[in-house]
Amino acid sequence: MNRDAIITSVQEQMPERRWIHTLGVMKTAVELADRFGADPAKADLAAILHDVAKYWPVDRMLRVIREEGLFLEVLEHDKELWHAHAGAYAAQRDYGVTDPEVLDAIRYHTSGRAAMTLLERIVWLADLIEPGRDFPGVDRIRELAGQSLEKALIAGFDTTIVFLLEKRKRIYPLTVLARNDLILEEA
Ligand code: DGI
Ligand code: FE
Ligand code: FE
Ligand code: FE
Repeated sequence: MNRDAIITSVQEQMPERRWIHTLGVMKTAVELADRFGADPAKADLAAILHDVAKYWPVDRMLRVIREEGLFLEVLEHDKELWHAHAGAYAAQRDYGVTDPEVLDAIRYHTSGRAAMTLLERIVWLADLIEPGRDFPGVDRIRELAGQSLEKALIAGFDTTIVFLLEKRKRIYPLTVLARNDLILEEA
């Protein structure tokens, strides 16, 4: 499927505000890709599709994650994490995306994981700091992203983990692994 057709289909599957968020992630991901030497076309494609499954009914997400069969453990964790895995599946099956880097950037855009690829880092961060995001501390993370991708990611994971702690939510293990790995890399 070509880019315009993908965009039309993705846009149809989400409310207006989520599409505006997606446009923000596209813009930020391409900027970050240019800044840090990733492929902007891959960043753009991953950004377009990253939240494609966000509004799927839970049973549809459940079905495709089971069909994908790769990350069944995610089903034992909060449903907020599921749309990333369902989205990677949809990107491949419904939109003909074959590039494993793009598929992984979609798959790990919510949790991250240890040893994230450059593209995964860019999409994860773009999702957090796109222009529509407005949470305490977002401007500092945007500033850090002007200098260091890794410093911005660590600040981003710290903020996400603190948010989860304050909400008394369970923390998905890959989120912790992502953060630990970045700290290790920086040392
Ligand atoms: O889909 P978006 O809203 O654009 O952003 P996202 O894909 O990063 O999803 C954010 C949601 O996922 C938010 O409600 C927090 C939740 N989340 C992120 N990491 C974890 C998590 N939830 C749990 N329980 N554990 C995590 O590690
Ligand atoms: Fe998401
Ligand atoms: Fe995120
Ligand atoms: Fe998003």
